[in-house]
Amino acid sequence: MGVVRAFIAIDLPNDVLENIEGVSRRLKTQLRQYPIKWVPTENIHLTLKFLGDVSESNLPLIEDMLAGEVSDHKPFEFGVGRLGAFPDMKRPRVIWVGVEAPEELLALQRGVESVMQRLGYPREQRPFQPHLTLARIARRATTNEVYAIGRILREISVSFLGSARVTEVHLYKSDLRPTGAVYTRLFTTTLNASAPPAVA
Ligand code: 2AM
Repeated sequence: MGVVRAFIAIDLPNDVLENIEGVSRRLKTQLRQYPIKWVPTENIHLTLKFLGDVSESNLPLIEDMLAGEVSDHKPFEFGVGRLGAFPDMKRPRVIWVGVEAPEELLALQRGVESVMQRLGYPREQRPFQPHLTLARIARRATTNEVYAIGRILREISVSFLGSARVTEVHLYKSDLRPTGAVYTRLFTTTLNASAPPAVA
């Protein structure tokens, strides 16, 4: 059996995606002279855990463990808004819109991280910073270009873009093609209305 590049993510409702699309369009116009790769709106999601290369023979176990963990969590909502960048707005390499991080989201992410670690997928070393990636600055961008992009971004204000109710978590496979990444859902599992509330 082969290997797939996989990650675990939450999808966004259409109204939020439409608002994100509006922000992307605005940014694309303002930043059109810079080498930036824009994420197609249909590829935008909230990643909980990037697994990387996964042997296909491990998928059933990953799905089982994911379903078990997710069923310990109650459905919840989070808000989307605010523009940000990694590593920061001064020298942006990744442009994103922010996600409010209610305790339920943090608890779900911690739970998913722990079960995947138990399966041998290394724990993410960086703190969880929930975000929705809109674009990545191309490697060929010069330092001056990166600073110029930062100056433009700092002048743009993005308001509240809506809220998302989380009832499902998906396991995705990512195929990196020359035309861009293609994401395919491999498995979906649902949160559980009868689960006990998340504790901080
Ligand atoms: P990003 O939005 O911050 O780029 C598929 O690549 C998804 O997994 C993306 O949402 C991406 O997050 C996330 N991801 C997290 N760590 C990654 C890594 N080391 N390489 C590629 N994607 C990663």
